[in-house]
Amino acid sequence: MTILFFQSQRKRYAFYFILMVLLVSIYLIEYKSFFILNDDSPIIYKEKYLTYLPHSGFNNQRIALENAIFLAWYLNRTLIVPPLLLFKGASPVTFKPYGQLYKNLNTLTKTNKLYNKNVTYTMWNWDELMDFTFVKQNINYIHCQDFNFKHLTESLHINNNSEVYKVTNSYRQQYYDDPTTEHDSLFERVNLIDLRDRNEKLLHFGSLYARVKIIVQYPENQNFRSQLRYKMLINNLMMVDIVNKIINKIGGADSFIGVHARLGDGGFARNKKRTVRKLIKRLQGDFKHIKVNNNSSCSHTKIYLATDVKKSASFLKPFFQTFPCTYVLSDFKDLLGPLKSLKNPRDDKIMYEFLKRFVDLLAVSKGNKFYQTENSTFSDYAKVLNKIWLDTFNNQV
Ligand SMILES: Nc1nc2c(ncn2[C@@H]2O[C@H](COP(=O)(O)OP(=O)(O)O)[C@@H](O)[C@H]2O)c(=O)[nH]1
Ligand SMILES: *[C@@H]1O[C@H](CO)[C@@H](O)[C@H](O)[C@H]1NC(C)=O
Ligand SMILES: *[C@@H]1O[C@H](CO)[C@@H](O)[C@H](O)[C@H]1NC(C)=O
Ligand SMILES: *[C@@H]1O[C@H](CO)[C@@H](O)[C@H](O)[C@H]1NC(C)=O
Ligand SMILES: *[C@@H]1O[C@H](CO)[C@@H](O)[C@H](O)[C@H]1NC(C)=O
Ligand SMILES: *[C@@H]1O[C@H](CO)[C@@H](O)[C@H](O)[C@H]1NC(C)=O
Ligand SMILES: *[C@@H]1O[C@H](CO)[C@@H](O)[C@H](O)[C@H]1NC(C)=O
Ligand SMILES: [Mg+2]
Repeated sequence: MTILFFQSQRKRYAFYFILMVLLVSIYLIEYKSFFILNDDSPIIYKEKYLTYLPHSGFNNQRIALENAIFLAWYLNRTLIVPPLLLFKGASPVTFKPYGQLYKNLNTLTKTNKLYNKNVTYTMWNWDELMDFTFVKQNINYIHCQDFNFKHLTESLHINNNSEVYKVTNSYRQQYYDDPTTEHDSLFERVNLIDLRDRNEKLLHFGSLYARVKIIVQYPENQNFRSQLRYKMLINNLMMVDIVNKIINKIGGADSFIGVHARLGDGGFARNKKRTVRKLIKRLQGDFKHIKVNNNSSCSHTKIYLATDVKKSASFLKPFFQTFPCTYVLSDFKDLLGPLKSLKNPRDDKIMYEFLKRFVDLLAVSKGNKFYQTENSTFSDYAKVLNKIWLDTFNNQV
């Protein structure tokens, strides 16, 4: 070999020869390690997954789902979608850290009890309620049917805990697409690019609910999120049909104002009188022409009031006295009939009690204006739906 270096022609051949040997050995090392990777760490998986734990009312669950879909898209992971939990009345599954929340969800779905009390609830797949067309176009997802960690890992063929990254403090975190932005010091900051580097097969969050959970600065990310919000809408045919009938009975979409009064539980119940008083004041201020205690024929502006309390509740009296042309869901009981014959195949439960809130939500959001209750996510969503509705309505005309 040493002789070759003395002659320039041979020197060049030698260079090519060495280069080739080098390339072949790099290839072989890479090739070999590709196979070694499967039984040694760090493990690189082809399909990776992401899931989280739902809790609280419908809108808390919906916001968490939107966040999870965004993360699945951004991180290129298949989303394991938990079922939508629907309760009669307020949700007993509340905001808890990872371990306790997992235990509560698993206990509830295994025994139908929570804290030793029977709980009436049902579980639905999200895509039976909402339009998942956009979601399907942008991420892979599968539904899971319970909250059993063992079932989950078995079905993903995970047999070592090191393949799961548990984000047990997700309820304290905020996620940022731009690592250079300011951050809200109440939360722990996590940069999304760091999550992208996780090699574990499963990324398992706890709660993904917060009114502001993911802070997006980059236009492509903002665009994805706003499209998701505008396209993942309630499109269950039975409900849409009932809502249209209610609106027609009132006199058409342009004939009423939507008002949401959240008064039933917790802080909302403590504030109920103040909330009703404030709504009345705002409506009177904005609509001087609403007939007040004068003529009950309702030839002028009407109101659709969505509320989580009965029409007969004493603290609602001032509202009906001030605005006699107010309709509530129970005025349209005859139209809700189809929901009474809808059974959930999972548990044979009649869906009426669980689904009528969505009819209320959709109906109130179809008014030509919307008035909300402060701090209610149900109200926030009705407001978003009302804006989407008015945008489409105005574009059609
Ligand atoms: N039918 C009906 N139910 C409501 C209304 N407002 C609230 N609820 C019920 O109360 C729950 C509210 O929980 P959530 O959606 O998390 O909103 P939030 O608690 O107001 O932030 C809903 O899931 C409904 O079951 C309403 O106007 N009509
Ligand atoms: C799990 O994986 C880790 C890291 O890859 C390894 O050290 C450990 O031995 C594995 N445990 C089992 C039970 O296979
Ligand atoms: C996304 O993940 C799939 C595997 O599930 C992989 O085949 C694909 O190359 C990934 N795409 C990107 C852009 O990383
Ligand atoms: C709870 O449910 C069980 C089984 O369905 C029933 O036997 C029991 O009486 C219920 N308890 C209460 C307090 O309703
Ligand atoms: C009641 O309405 C009529 C018109 O429908 C109006 O002339 C009258 O002044 C109103 N009365 C009061 C007390 O507002
Ligand atoms: C209420 O208004 C209708 C028409 O808008 C009218 O025919 C009727 O007489 C009015 N009634 C009263 C009590 O003012
Ligand atoms: C809404 O929430 C804020 C912050 O938690 C609180 O200060 C305010 O009193 C609440 N308002 C009502 C009407 O509940
Ligand atoms: Mg809630």
